[in-house]
Amino acid sequence: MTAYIGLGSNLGDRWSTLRAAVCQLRALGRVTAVSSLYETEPVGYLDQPWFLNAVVILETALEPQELLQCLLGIERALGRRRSFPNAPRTLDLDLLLYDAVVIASEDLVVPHPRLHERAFVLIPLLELAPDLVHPQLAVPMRTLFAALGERAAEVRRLAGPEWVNEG
Ligand code: PH2
Ligand code: MG
Ligand code: MG
Repeated sequence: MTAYIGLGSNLGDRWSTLRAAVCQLRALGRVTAVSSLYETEPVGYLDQPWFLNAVVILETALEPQELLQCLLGIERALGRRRSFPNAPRTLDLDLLLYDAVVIASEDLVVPHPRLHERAFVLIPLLELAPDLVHPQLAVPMRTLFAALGERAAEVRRLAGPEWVNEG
């Protein structure tokens, strides 16, 4: 199965944390692509530091629920403490897409419910898969991104995909 995982960090040594996270993701299957690294304006709760964001493609045999538990385990291992929703975090790993599967359970919603309104997700996603179609909305991701227009929060490309071996 092909999973798209969103990575985010806005506390501590953000670059090192994301590099360590990709390293741990490799234990869950095969990481077949890593996006560029982006520095992004906070969305939602604004009074917090800018994020580093990226997206990776993971080929995995894990079921979505198993994968979610593994992602939460990696977040904890790399120092995530949960205080309030959208609080600054050392590491956030979001299951954005799992093949074209649609899931709406209490603790897991796939595709990620806010994916289509977030430039910090859509830009790295489109970099890896320019022709991807949103499985639930049945609209190309690039159309969703274009629809953000002026509302898109700022996203700056900081480093190419080789960031994962550097920094
Ligand atoms: N994650 C959030 C809320 N806001 N903003 C940016 N720029 N990047 C994020 O990863 C992010 C956010 C909740 O997970
Ligand atoms: Mg998130
Ligand atoms: Mg999350």
